[in-house]
Amino acid sequence: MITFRKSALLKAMVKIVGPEGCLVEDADVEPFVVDYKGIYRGNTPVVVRPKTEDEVAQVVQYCHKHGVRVVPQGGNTSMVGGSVPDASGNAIVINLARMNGIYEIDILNDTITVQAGCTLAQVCDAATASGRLFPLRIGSAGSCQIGGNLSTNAGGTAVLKYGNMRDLTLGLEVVLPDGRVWTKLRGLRKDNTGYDLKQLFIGAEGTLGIITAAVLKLAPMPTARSVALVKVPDPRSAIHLLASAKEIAGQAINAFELISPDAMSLVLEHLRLERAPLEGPAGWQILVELTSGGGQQELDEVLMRVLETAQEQQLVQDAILASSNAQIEHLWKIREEISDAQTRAKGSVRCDVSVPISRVGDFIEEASARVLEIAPDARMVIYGHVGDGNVHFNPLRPASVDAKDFLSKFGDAITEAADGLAVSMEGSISAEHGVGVAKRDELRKYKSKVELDLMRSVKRALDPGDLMNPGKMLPEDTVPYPHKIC
Ligand code: FAD
Ligand code: S2G
Ligand code: ZN
Repeated sequence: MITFRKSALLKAMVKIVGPEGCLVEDADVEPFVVDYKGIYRGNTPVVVRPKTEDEVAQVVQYCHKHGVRVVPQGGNTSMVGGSVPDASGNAIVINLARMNGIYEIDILNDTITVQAGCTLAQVCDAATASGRLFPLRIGSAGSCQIGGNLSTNAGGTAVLKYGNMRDLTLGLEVVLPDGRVWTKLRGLRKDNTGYDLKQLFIGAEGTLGIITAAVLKLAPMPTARSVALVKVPDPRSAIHLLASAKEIAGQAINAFELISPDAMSLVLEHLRLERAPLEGPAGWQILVELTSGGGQQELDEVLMRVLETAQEQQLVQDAILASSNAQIEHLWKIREEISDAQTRAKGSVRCDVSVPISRVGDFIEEASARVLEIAPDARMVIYGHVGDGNVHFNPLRPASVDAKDFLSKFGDAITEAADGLAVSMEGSISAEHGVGVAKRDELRKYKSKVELDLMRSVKRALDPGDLMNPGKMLPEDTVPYPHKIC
């Protein structure tokens, strides 16, 4: 970026958000230009941290007028490099963290209206304090923001019962790429007056505008919660267990999470836990959670019936039913730490795929066979939300192999094997994490020309100057994305 432009830009930003709203020093900027997994490193002249939607609008108006590109950023927990600028230094980062107000909780309408910079944990706590549940549950809740959750259409472990972010959103406020503000912060379940415009911005990964506030649905707070960790012979049995559980427990199933033997041993090592929750040889395990508005004892009995029926059908080899909240939290910590265990281990090839639930067993069996042909000693870290067909199929380097060597030698071949198989099974190459940069070029392979043309038409209609989150999601951007550092 030419220096004089840079100083004019900085002056303008300081005028809008104040000096406290602008970060320029390398050390201050660093956390905002490297992604969560430390794979993508970018550059920016300034990180702008507005306090109000009006400040966001003024910043974007300036950028629109002067052709300055913008990367909207929330908690920077993106798994696909979607939230950091590229190395060109010609984009500013707008981080919404300072916009973390809760506008309103309407108990009778079962809605909460929040600014986009609220963390997910903050919104969940505010809902709980009002006796309600905001039912989005993902391991990054302490850092990720509502704006990012909306922009990635986040999923997580409670999708089975409550849906993903798209299903939980009633209204939005968005600063458009030309700086105009579209406000529709209404909590209506029904409004059939033309295109449902909010759906354009949910899952758009910051490429169509900056979400500044949202109206989200609340759910009744469950009064009973039963959790079991179950050992099953294989993933196919897990899916039959799910079908059987649905017949007995119906809507009470809140989560159904698969954990492979290698995923379990990795996370136990990461957490320095000597004992696995289930003794004996590690096997395929399912963390199943029921919740209801009824009594605890009757829910425990339902879960027992699920397990007993499954045992009669040889679908279950062993199980523990959590007998306290502490035990429930312990089991969930094991499940939710798998992600960080991989990030810490380095050298994991993350394939966040989805297939029809009935194909999960076929996918895992076939994909594992293909990967072990490519990288015979890879650790098969396979886990996640199989209750909605989403498998985190994340082969990991053998402990004895250097991460960079493993990824450079096998990364692309493993990704191609897993993603290609998912698509051949009518599945998706990105179930919940989005496209960002990591999956951008694969879209060329897996999206039809009509689909890509439609997405480009929407992008050009809303952001003709291609200012919003350049180089993300849509494959036609030729902006080079160098500096993938490992
Ligand atoms: P960021 O990473 O900051 O940004 C993500 C994308 O949204 C980027 O494209 C960015 O440009 C855009 N964006 C951010 N804020 C705005 C805004 N206000 N307006 C417009 N665009 C914006 N994801 C799941 O779906 N399910 C999981 O189970 C899950 N588990 C995770 C566990 C861990 C430990 C970690 C680290 C991540 C996990 N994630 C999961 C991924 C990630 O947390 C989610 O994608 C989350 O929604 C990102 O939110 P964020 O605020 O960090 O967004
Ligand atoms: C999860 C986290 C991201 C990953 O734990 O459900 O979405 O693949 C994942 O590590
Ligand atoms: Zn997930």
